[in-house]
Amino acid sequence: MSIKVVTTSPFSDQKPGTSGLRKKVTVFQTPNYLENFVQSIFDSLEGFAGQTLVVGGDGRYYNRHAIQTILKMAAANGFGKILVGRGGILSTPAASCVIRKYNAFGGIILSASHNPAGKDGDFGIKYNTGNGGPAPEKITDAIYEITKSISEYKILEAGDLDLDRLGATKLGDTVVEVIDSVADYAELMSSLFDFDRIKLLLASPDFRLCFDGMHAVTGPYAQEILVNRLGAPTSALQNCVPLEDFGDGHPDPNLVYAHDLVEVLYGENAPDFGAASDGDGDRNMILGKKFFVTPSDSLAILAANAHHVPAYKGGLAGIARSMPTSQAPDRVAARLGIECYETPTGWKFFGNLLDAGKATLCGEESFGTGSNHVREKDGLWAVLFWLNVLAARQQSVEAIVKEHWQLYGRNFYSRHDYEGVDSDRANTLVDNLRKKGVDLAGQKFGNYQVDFCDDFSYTDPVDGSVSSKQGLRIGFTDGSRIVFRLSGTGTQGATLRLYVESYEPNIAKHNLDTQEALKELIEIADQIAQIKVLTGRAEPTVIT
Ligand code: VG1
Ligand code: CO
Repeated sequence: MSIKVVTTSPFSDQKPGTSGLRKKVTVFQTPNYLENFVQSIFDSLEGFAGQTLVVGGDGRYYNRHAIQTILKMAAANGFGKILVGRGGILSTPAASCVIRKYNAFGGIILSASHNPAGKDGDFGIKYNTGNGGPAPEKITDAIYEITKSISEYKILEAGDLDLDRLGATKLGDTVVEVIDSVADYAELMSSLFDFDRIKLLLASPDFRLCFDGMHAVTGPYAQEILVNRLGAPTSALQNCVPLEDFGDGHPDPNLVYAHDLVEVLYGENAPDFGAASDGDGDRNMILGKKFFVTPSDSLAILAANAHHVPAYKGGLAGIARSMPTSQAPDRVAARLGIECYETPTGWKFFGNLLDAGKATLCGEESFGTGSNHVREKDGLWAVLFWLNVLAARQQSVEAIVKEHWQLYGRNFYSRHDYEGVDSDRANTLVDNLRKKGVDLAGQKFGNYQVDFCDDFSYTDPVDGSVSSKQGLRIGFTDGSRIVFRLSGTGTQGATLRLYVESYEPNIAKHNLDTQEALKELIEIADQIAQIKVLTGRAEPTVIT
């Protein structure tokens, strides 16, 4: 087998976003497009000769093709060993687990997460470092710089490997080992949670669960962990057969896109607990019987109940949440006497805090929760955490959440997404806000007075790196907030995200409808940012 050096020319649009490079499949099919990016990853790294690389993806269309290419390129570039999930499958948290467990140099994860899949859908690729986490900005910036001037890539001239058979083969001088996609991850989960207690809960005639895999990567993980190891009936799983086009769905576990699950949990004879994961298995939505838990509340509640879980019995070092996530976790941290860190959007910002032992639990309002067990958010982990808490407390999801609000007050929270907006219009909106923000402090809008307005900037407490322009925040004197930012994961036009939060200590008002409770703030957001006028949209595309 010989190494071929292929001449290529740069693409101008390979800047990684919030979570890697995401483009239409058809863009990735452009000759050399994938190869350029992969070679740029390798060229940005040093010292990997003879080391191990982990490769896997969420199983969407183009996954198998991309993996064959990456294997041959990794071999040509001098990796000693490559661990690849069977069939090319590794959920994002499982990939993180495998990188850490086998002390790999890093990993390449193929996923566009919750973005729709299929021939006309999206594809994505990202690099994770040896701690198992998404590459920090320093590395993604370096990769981008290289993509702008790349002139050649290396690839081994070899036939395709059989990815469906476990075991090791040789690709040139490199050993490629096809590993079970689920085993290492399942073992890690059983080491964190009280599986015996959860088993008892699932065996009880008074408790039923429904897990929705949204035809994406988590199906086999849920089958192994929830059914084979914890004894849930197979009927507790739905949409758990992974499909290359995710069944034409949009595997984003929220009330809009996870409608199959919502129908079950809000229907007749609803189960006691419902959960769904996204395309690559790192997100989670938690539902009780006719009851929705916001991701921000979920993080706060998991933190407040961590002592019920074997892995976290010894206490939490700290909590970290992304800036737009509600401040509910801050209240728990204050009571526990631990730090709550506020980071920019995207899991890559949690890595340093977790590595330095400053935070144990992390979360984002976008249905992402996780801990120091890996360096990615982790959908099934959150499901197991909830099951462990439910098993320990023997109360319903709704009762646990309401008790939490009684103790801490309720942070009403909602995100409004305006998807596929014209990019120029979206940029104008943000630019206008930046200019306007300067004079906002002190101004009154209805019942609210602006306390501050800024463009969020984060200084990493571990390495001192600064990330600026991470979202416009308008804080009010009563602690309420409005945040605006543009999505960094979309592939078409721009997506404007509006995040709205208000704190309600009065228990009598905790049963208010969220949109009702936030109505005035939502109107103020439109008044200040001229959302309807500038986006040309009367309503958001998705409300979560
Ligand atoms: C979104 C979410 C963010 C999350 C990111 C990746 O980013 O808001 O919280 O970390 O997706 O999640 P953005 O830039 O579109 O707002 V995943 O599950 O798509 O890898
Ligand atoms: Co995801």
